[in-house]
Amino acid sequence: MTDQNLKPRTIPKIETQRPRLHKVILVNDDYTPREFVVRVLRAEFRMSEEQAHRVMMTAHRRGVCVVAVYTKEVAEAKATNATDAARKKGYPLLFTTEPEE
Ligand code: TYC
Repeated sequence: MTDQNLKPRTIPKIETQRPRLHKVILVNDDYTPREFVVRVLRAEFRMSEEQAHRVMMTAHRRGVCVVAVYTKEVAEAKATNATDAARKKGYPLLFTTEPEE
């Protein structure tokens, strides 16, 4: 028997890092009709009428509302699609994204 130590010196890290999620945020404005905000939320974020109405009213009253969280790419794509749908109708409605803490 030699005194060679066959044990690994470092314990391998077995957890895998989950990708950081990003929030999609709905921003209030004074011009976009409420019904249009609800329609966009339903179409792009697959919300029920009730959910979409609640999210729209939260943004309306508080200025912003977190709509959902996704991976960075999905959050950015959905925010861009939803914002573009509003631009096509001439509304200033805005969806932004930010990383979760
Ligand atoms: N404030 C808008 C209105 O009174 C409705 C609205 C709600 C617009 C939420 C944007 O993110 C928004 N017509």
